[in-house]
Amino acid sequence: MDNKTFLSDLTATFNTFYASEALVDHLTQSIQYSLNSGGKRIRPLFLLETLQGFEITITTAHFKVAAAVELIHTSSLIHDDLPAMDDDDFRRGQATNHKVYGEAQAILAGDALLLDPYLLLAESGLPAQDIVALVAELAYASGSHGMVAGQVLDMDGEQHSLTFEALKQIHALKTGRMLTFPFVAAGIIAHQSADVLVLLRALGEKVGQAFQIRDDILDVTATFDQLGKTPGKDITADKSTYVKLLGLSGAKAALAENLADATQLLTEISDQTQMTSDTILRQIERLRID
Ligand code: GRG
Repeated sequence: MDNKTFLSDLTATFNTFYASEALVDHLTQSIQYSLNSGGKRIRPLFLLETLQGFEITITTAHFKVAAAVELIHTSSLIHDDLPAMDDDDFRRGQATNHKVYGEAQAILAGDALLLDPYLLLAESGLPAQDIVALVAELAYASGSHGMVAGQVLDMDGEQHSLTFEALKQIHALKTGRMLTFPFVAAGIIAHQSADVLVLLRALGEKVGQAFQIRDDILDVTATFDQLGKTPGKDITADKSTYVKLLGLSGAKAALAENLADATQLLTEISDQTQMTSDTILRQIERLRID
């Protein structure tokens, strides 16, 4: 399967899941608004590409796992845009969820998108022990052990000067854990050894750092049209970022270093498992900024 098919089958998975007439129409409308507003779907793509790399035949069960991580990601963006958090009017070039549906409805759409993934995983039809491991990994990535903790530390860090190590830890939790999930989840589904799972986790962590450094760089270099949201928000919030701590060229060097480490880990995983890595590598290369 190619990426185009991955993306269309993923959208079909969302549509099927939210198609039931028994659901509350305006809730599913607000959910679908954010789910289908032009996200890059990098987390599901990493999962499906890694599975394919392990020569797993992709089935609807795997699309449900891929959908699960995208739902939680979307939930976090809706909540992140709320007035109590980043207070953004635009996301992906469109009005944010709360601007269209109101704040209460946006909170509830985010809540549903946070919980629905566990129904998707439970009904995926994968072996029960894999589902348990995936549930644990997704909760670990997103909740108080992961993204939510990172968001709290990120907010605490506003108007403070953070050390490089503190900033790295915030990135690892806020962005890194959700980007680590796809690689570890693929390893779980492909029944890889504990040693390979360790390498897949390390790969996800490097990709996560690279992803957030890129986000920090684009916040100061990209336009509204390129970002689809207001640039310069980090400076306005007086946030510690890679750019603030290392300067623009230092941040670019840190991005290149994390991408090189990720590539090295990918080679190591391929050598140990015969995993095909070219599509994953192409995806990682897209994160590069020269
Ligand atoms: C409700 C689960 C939940 C969490 C609430 C608000 C919050 C806690 C966390 C925010 C986490 C956050 C916004 C992290 C930023 C991660 C990031 C770099 C997002 C951009 O990801 P892309 O580029 O977005 O993949 P697209 O638009 O392509 O989907």
